[in-house]
Amino acid sequence: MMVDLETALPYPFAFDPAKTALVVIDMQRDFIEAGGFGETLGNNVSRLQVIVPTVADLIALCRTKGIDVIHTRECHLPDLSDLPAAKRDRGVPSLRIGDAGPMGRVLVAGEEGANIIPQLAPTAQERVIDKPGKGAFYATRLGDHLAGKGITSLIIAGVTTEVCVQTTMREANDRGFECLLIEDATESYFPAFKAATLEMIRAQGAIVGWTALFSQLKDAWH
Ligand code: C5J
Repeated sequence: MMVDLETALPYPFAFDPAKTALVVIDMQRDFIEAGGFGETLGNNVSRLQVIVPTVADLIALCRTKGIDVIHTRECHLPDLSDLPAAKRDRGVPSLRIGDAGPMGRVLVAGEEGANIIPQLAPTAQERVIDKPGKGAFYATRLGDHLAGKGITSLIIAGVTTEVCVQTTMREANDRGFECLLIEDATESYFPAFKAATLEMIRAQGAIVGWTALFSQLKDAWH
């Protein structure tokens, strides 16, 4: 049965749970905890921590409803063969990707910092997509996974709103997915960038997709 989320912006968003997946973007220790990549870039990581309970509630709701829950992690192979110099050398972080930090090598698969925070740990059945880019479709099997399951709509959460979340949502939109971003289940190190991203996603008649609060989704999904 279709769920009609009448309070979504910029206009009601309808989805069929049987054809919908939740994609939780990069809720990793490296972005959310002190000592990780986000902090080495000079960011206040406590800004991202406020969404953790809402993301946990969203994941729990989707698990209860039996929809596919997918987690992504931005990270690189230990030999860094999937890390372009343009990404490694950008900016002046105190630690670069691949350097040894307090949570192991920064943004490297298998290291502590690359793991999803324990509060949002995937179950053994849930797919975890490691991605070398900002978008979750680039150089991953996400598209094949969704096609294999007949998924046409995505509910999206995670960090950071204007970087990996927005890039993934734009990639998904171009691939024909109907996307709903949960406003209080995404966050940025920069409040103005989050606000601008929400606006640009739903501008011009949902040119990239829809947004709604978690409570609105929950109320609509009986
Ligand atoms: C960033 C991300 N911000 N997950 N990554 O570098 O948004």
